Amino acid sequence: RKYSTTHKDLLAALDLGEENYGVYNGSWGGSGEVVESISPIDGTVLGRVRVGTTKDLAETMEKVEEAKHVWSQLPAPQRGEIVRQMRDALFAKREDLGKLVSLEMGKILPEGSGEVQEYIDMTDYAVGLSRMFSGKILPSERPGHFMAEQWNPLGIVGVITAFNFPVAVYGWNSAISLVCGNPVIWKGSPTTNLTSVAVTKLLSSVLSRNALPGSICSLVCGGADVGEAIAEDSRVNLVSFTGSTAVGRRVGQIVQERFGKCLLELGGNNAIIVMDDADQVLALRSVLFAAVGTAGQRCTTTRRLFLHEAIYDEFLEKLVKAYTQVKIGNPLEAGVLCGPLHTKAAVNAYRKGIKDVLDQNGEIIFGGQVLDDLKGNYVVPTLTRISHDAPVVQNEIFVPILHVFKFTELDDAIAMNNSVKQGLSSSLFTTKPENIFKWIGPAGADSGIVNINVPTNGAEIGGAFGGEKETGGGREAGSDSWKQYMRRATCTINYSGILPLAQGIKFE
Ligand code: UN1
Repeated sequence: RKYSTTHKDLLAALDLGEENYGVYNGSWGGSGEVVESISPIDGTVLGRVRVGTTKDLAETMEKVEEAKHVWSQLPAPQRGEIVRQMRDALFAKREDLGKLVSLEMGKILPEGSGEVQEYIDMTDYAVGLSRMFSGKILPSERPGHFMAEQWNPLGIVGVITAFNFPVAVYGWNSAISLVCGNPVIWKGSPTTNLTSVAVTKLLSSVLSRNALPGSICSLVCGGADVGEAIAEDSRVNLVSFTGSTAVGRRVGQIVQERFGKCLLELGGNNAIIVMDDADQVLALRSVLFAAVGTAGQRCTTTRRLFLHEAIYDEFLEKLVKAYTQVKIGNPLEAGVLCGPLHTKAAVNAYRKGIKDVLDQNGEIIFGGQVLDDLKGNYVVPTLTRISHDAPVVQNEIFVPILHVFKFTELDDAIAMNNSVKQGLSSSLFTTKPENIFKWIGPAGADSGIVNINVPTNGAEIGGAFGGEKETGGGREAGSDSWKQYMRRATCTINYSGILPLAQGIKFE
């Protein structure tokens, strides 16, 4: 297939060519197949990447093992200084990188740039954190004893990311992991290889400028075989995996088998509940962003909408109108809100989703069409009416299909919100304190992210990000998520010269 020469300059600005290597461990290489990066916008080939094999991974692992000692022994604030330089490198290329994300992943430009910004924000956070890994000092029950916690680097962190956030999710994991003292080995999505290579080039330039081993930020582009080998490798102390529940379950089992640590960010099936007392304008804009944004391809996308019966008709009417006005098309064009789906497989998943809705006694309120006349993977964001316990509602279809339901009592809406197997993000729109506090408390939403008057998506990096149940239980980004990337040493220091035993035990 022919290359698109239109984006040659963009690729050059990011130190990419038409042909690229997809393995980095201090030097670039790769002995796997050549994978084309196909833009979901129009099907053109953006460039090619020769990806890695499990043999490339094995070689890379050895280099990461060597780098581990250098990196972990650098004082944390000095590691922070390196991450600060990485921030500068990302910032300098933020527009080019954001555009590459749009071209290769298909999300609209503000969202492409937005996720580069999310990585930059994360580096800021990580730099601050590098001076704040504080352990507790705890009272010892024994005289002349001192008890404290020391946080040490965990070792090596493997990061496996998905196509939908080809920059930010790696950014959360790597920035935190690096300041925590762990080199990172990254496998991005096989359909966003150019972005993985571009990001790694920026980071490697910083490492080499500081005479540090490049393998501290290793990359092995590749398929499921490489991902599985990362999960199996007992030298990888933490495997952070973002992707489907089906694959995440397998990763979790493999890593548990060898007692490694796992951080799983799997599927969501997020809901928004709109009460009769809610600010309707706010709720409407939120639903639109959460359900249509990123063409429904965020794990935090709203897939279910519960409307109070008193506002159901009016709200739905306004929502349909808003859906009618959504501009679908080239994500690089200003004003477009809905770009293409990432792959043809996603278009098929959309088709199947629509069919399942109809087969399961549902109806299409709006949308349901694939826009075949456009060259890319374009579909119309869709609204359906269906029973909340229909099988199609239980699974995450990673496309812009929103199921709309009616409810009378908040408790019933909460029960329906919680009835699915996934537990990532849930939002309630209300102005009443009694609803707010119920929602965030034990009788409220059972997800990891519990919002009031904000959409299910668009979480800030300062909070811990992740979900319960089949979403996997991991927490990334802010708050105390860094603890997962470190090893807690509980240290007891006896300076008494005698040996009093805990629990008053006499052993003489
Ligand atoms: C994802 O969809 O994989 O909350 C991550 C959000 C973003 C991250 C989403 N900050 O939508």
